[in-house]
Parts: sequence; structure tokens; C-alpha cells
Amino acid sequence: MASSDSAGARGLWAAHLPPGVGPDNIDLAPAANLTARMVGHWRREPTQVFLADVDGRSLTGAELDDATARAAGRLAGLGLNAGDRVLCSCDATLELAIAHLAALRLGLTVVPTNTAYRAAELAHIVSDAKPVLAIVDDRERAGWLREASADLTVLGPDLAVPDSVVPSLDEATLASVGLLAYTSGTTGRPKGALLSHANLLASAEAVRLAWRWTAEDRLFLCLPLFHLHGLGVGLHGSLVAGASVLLSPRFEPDAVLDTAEAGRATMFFGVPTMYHRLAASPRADALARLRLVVSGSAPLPTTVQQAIERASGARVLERYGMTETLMLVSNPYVGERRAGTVGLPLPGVEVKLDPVNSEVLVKGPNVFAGYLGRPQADVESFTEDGFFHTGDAGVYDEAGYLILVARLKELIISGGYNVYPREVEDALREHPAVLDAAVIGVADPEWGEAVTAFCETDGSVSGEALVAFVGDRLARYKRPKRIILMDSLPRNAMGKVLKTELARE
Ligand code: MLC
Ligand code: AMP
Repeated sequence: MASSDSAGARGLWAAHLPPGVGPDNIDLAPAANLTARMVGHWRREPTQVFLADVDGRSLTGAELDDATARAAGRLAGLGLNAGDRVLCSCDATLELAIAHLAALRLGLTVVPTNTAYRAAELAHIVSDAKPVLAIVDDRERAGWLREASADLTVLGPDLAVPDSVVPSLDEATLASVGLLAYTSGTTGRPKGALLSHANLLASAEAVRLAWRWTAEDRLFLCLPLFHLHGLGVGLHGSLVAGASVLLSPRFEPDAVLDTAEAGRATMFFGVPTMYHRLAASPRADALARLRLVVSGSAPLPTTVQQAIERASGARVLERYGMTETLMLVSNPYVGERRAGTVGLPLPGVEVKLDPVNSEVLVKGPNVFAGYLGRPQADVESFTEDGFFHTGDAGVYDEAGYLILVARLKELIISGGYNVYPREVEDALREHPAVLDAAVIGVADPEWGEAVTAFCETDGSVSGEALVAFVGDRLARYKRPKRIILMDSLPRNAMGKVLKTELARE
């Protein structure tokens, strides 16, 4: 049955939800706010470990309740009040997780920020979000943040300030903004997506049901906590489900496989680049010990999914999400996981395809309210009947599963990180020897797409010098993996660069 509407999707999910839960009787916001839901679990199971790290440290429910309350007291002691913004740019450690949860318990808005960002990228976020506090784990970034705003208080993730009176916690409303997550548009500077407690809770709850996530689960989480995959799905998802997390600040295939082999985790979430590297390991069979392995943030090549399955028998479950919408479509846990598809619209999520250009349009309690201070972008991002334009084009297969066939937005996804060609082109054009530049993503077995630049220069600069020049200005993962110097870029009669021709080079 081909499904092009949410009624069809509801019918399909009916077969895949836990017993007693029907697509029409789901409460996707089963608490006063996100942290009330998490704290409820900690208080019911005070001796259960909810957070642990690869160095052997751990926190039980009672300890997590206490540590996050104490950290919230420190934040309140600094004068922060509900609604204030806190920029967080740190590696994934227990200290960061505690500071993050403390900020949410106090009703603050967290602005998760990539640790690879350089001075200009940070300055833009500071000037747009106007955070009162920045939590950062690196001296160079701390310096750039102070330069960006003299008023900004900058602390490490251990929040090394005196304890203070702990105010009332977990009082945010569902409409309160929990996260302000920056994401680039095809033009202009990154925009801040306002994600409410209701959005965050609804998305975590939808995947909890869809993936049969329970308190018995432990997620090995080595995704960064400054993007929604690691933060919203991994950390929030686990804690909303009453499950636990084993945190690692970096991805190493052997660490994932050791953890799986030792039975220290039941779940792993990764981007396709991670599965590509895991599939290359002679020990990939250890993945069979996990209950569930999930891929997202970029297309999972069928060849990679098959390689993992051949090596371990594990069938990677692919799902589709976005900063603005959190999780929207997923393959089912029980039922067929169809390779090359992202699955079925999650419970509570309405998906339809634009009849003209096949764009995926989405509506639901998971979808954000709008961008900070961008009324024009808000108008352009939603249809008149309230569906959000994802910028991805899709079709349904014969079983009603969604296949993403193209990106309508000019976006390169490299190793799960988004790179906007325009940003890299602008950085290249700043070099005096560059007359013009065009940047595209070229299919790459490891990165999915490799940032590739074509530069028209005056002949006085090398490709290596240009890569270094971009690396000084932008996060390093945005640097072109390859630069091709040309006397002139191919253009049409109007003078517009023909990127489709460059893709054939
Ligand atoms: C690192 N490098 C990259 C890169 N990551 N280059 C291109 N693309 C990337 N994604 C570069 C570094 O700049 C460095 O270059 C070199 O690779 C080694 O750095 P590293 O830090 O040691 O890399 P590594 O640990 O191997 O990182 C690879 C990775 C990482 C796959 C583990 O990229 C990663 O964690 N990706 C996950 C991104 C993510 O969480 N996305 C979710 C977005 S949310 P040099 O030259 O300086 O040595 C979203 C919604 C949804 O999309 O649906 O989930
Ligand atoms: P971001 O803005 O970082 O949240 O990235 C969101 C984009 O990642 C989506 O619009 C998609 O283009 C892409 N994406 C996420 N998950 C998948 C997936 N499973 N397959 C293909 N693309 C994906």
C-alpha cells in the first residue's frame, strides 16, 4: 500500500507500537515538562545508575537529582533566571551533562554549540542568541567568546563557583524554550531554532515507543552533545525512557565493539560514517550483542547496512530527523527495516509530500515554533496550513515507507555534519588571489559527501594554502577535502556558475 498521508502512516504504526498503545491514544507529553519527566524516573529508582562514562564514573538517580540541583543552585547564584540563555560548547562528559540538565531544570534555554567552531562562527551565535553565560571547556574558545561579548560570563563545565540556595526546579511550562539550536539556511547566517519542552518531550517519547526503549536499556553514546542526534535523541531520549547512558567524548570503533562485547550497553546510535568504520573492523560481529543499532543524520548507504548485517547479523535501523523537527520518520523496531528507506512517520507526526516538487512537509508536536528573531524565515518555512518545509524531497515505496530521493536545499552532509556551500565559498572568496569559488559535495565512501571546492584564482596561490586559509576561518570539518584550481569556472549565459557541470569533473 502506498501511503502519502498521515492516516496511512497511523495505520502502519498500529502494527509496530507496544501492546496497549494505539496510534490514536498516545500522550506525547506525559509530564509537566522535559526535566520533570526525567526527575520522576530518578526519584522512583534512586539507586539505579542513569549516567556513566568510559572512565568508570557513574551517577545513580539520587546522585543525579542532587548533582543537577546543586549545579542549578550555582547557576541561580550567578543571577540567572528562567528564560536566560546559556551557550554550551563542550565535549560529551558527565560534567557537561550535569550542567545541561541543571540549566533545563532551572528553566534556562541551552544554546548547544559545536566545539569545532572558530571565532567568527562563535561571534555570530553570541550576537544573535545573546547568552548570559557560556559553558566552554577550552581556553581558545573561551577567549573568542569573551572577545565576542565583554558581558558574557564564561565558566568550565564543572561550574566552579560557590554553591548557592537551590531555587524551585522543574517549573518550566511545556511551551518554555529548552533549546535554541543553530542551523544554517541556504543563504545568510545560521538561524536559531526555538525548541520547546513540548517539542523535546514529544520527540523523545515518540522514539521511546517506536524503538521499545525501556529502563533496562543502556545507550553507548559517543555522538557530540551539541547536535540533536546526541543531545535530543541520545541523552534526552534515554533519560525520558528512564534508561541509562554510557558517555564517551569520542568515537572509536574498538570502544564501541568492546562495550558491546562486554554487554555494557544494549543500544548504539551513530551517523553513517561511524557504521562505515565499524563495518571495516574484523570484530564487527560484536554488534550482534546489542539490542538495537540506529543510524541517522545522513543517508545510510545500503552497502554499509549490508556489510554490518553480514558481519554481525545486526540490522541497522535508519531514521530521519532535523534540528527544527527533531525526529520525524523511522523504520519500525518490530517489523521490516527497509534498506534505502527512512521508514514511517513517527506516531503523532504528520508527513505529506508537496505534489509539485515532492518536498517532505511535516507537522506535529515535535516541530519547532520558529526561528529566533526571523519573522520572514518563519513565514517562508511553513505552508499556510502549518506544515514545515524540510528541504528534502521524498517518495513512498510500495509498502508506504519514505525514501529520501534528493535535497532541495543546497546542503552538504559530511560525516553527519552539515556544511553549507555558500559559507565555504564566502570564506574562499576572502582570499585576495581567489576570483570566484564554487563548492559542492562529492560522493565519498567514508564521509558520505566530501566538501569539494573549485576555485578561479589569479594563479598566485596553492590549493593547500587555500585549505589552510579556510581552516583558520571556519570549523575544520568544513575545510574542502579537495580543491581544484581553474582558470575559469563553467558559467551559463547569465554568468551563473554551473554546479552540475562541476559535479561531472
Ligand atoms: C571530523 N573531521 C571531519 C568530520 N569530522 N571532516 C569532515 N566531516 C566530518 N564530519 C575532520 C577533522 O576536522 C580533522 O581534520 C579530522 O577529520 C580528524 O578529526 P577527528 O575529530 O579525530 O574526527 P573523527 O573523530 O574521526 O570524527 C568523525 C566523526 C564525527 C564521524 C566521529 O564527524 C562525528 O562525531 N560526526 C557526528 C556528527 C553529528 O552528531 N551529527 C548530528 C547532527 S543532528 P584535520 O585535518 O584537522 O585533522 C542531525 C539531525 C539528525 O543531523 O537527523 O540527527
Ligand atoms: P540538521 O539540520 O543538522 O538537523 O540536518 C537535517 C538534515 O539531515 C535533514 O534535512 C536531512 O537532509 C538529513 N538527514 C537526517 N537523517 C537522514 C537520513 N536518515 N537519511 C538522509 N538524510 C538525513
